[in-house]
Amino acid sequence: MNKVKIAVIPGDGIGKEVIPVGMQILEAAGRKHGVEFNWTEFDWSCETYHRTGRMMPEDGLEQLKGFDAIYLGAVGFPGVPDHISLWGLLLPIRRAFDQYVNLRPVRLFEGVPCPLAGKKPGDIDFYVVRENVEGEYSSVGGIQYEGTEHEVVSQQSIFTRRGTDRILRYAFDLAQSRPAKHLSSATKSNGIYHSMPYWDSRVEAMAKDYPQVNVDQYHIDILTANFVRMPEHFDVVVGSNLFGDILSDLGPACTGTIAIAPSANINPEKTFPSMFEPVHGSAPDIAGQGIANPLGTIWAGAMMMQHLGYDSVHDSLMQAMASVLAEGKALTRDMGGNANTQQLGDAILKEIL
Ligand code: GGG
Repeated sequence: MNKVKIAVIPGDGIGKEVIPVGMQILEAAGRKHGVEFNWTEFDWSCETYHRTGRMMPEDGLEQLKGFDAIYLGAVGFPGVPDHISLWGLLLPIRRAFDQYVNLRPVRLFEGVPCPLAGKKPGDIDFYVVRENVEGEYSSVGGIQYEGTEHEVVSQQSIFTRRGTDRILRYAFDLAQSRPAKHLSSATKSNGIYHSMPYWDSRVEAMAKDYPQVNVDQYHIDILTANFVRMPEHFDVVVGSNLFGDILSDLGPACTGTIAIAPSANINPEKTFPSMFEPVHGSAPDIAGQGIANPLGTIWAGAMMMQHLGYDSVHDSLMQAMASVLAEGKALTRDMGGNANTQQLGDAILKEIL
């Protein structure tokens, strides 16, 4: 039996409802394919913040260091400002463990009602590659003359050569490995004077190393329109931290529900643990009702297993997910059904066993 040591942070809201289902399903698939899970759960969340004044303990990052991977639910809840909860937990983990790739697949599954007319499974199947540790997500800046009519707020975006090149390299490699060999890059270089033309110039320089990859460069505004108009055009889409975040909500929304979408925060060098989470947040509007869609968390678990080298576990989870969706009997409300979180989880479990 192979053993994996996973740190689990259910976090807030529906994170606490979808993570146990994800763990149950991972254990079942693991048992079938010779992988045993050693879980350690951390109750770090907005509740912890209310109790202790911190989202995680001072040595939280140190505590996570020895794990093979981190499995995260959702972060943020009303009562704690979102920038406090995010900068107290999710963002420090991404940065401390140099998880500079945020890989977010977008796929239309058979059985999930698609809001875009005439699209079939196979038409929408692409990856958003998001730069995950710099760019617009920066704490550089400040406020002056606070509380007066002369208040001035500034916020710096940071794009380093190393940070830009390594995310582009990852995206080019991914595009090169796929049959379509097509990379789309998102910027706003007509409006943002320094950083975005810089990103464009690095794309153009790197494209010379990948003559087989067909590259197109879009302004983010028309790119979002094209996600809706012609999602079949896209194969690998690379963007900065902010643009990648927006595109990876819009993409899954075009496939019927963002709740299905996973997010892999990857340290490709494997020097540190990578972290796997659903794209969705804590959804306070439905938290506590047991009706959240667990598929984003299950798919994130599948990506975690692939990252750790257990392709058979990944494949069995993806097959189970695809066949339950195609059957259409245990869909949660966001996909047009009336199943609850556990019922959808049970249907997947049945498929795996
Ligand atoms: N599933 C993780 C989560 O809670 N995401 C909410 C969120 O706002 N994430 C911000 C980000 O991915 O940068």
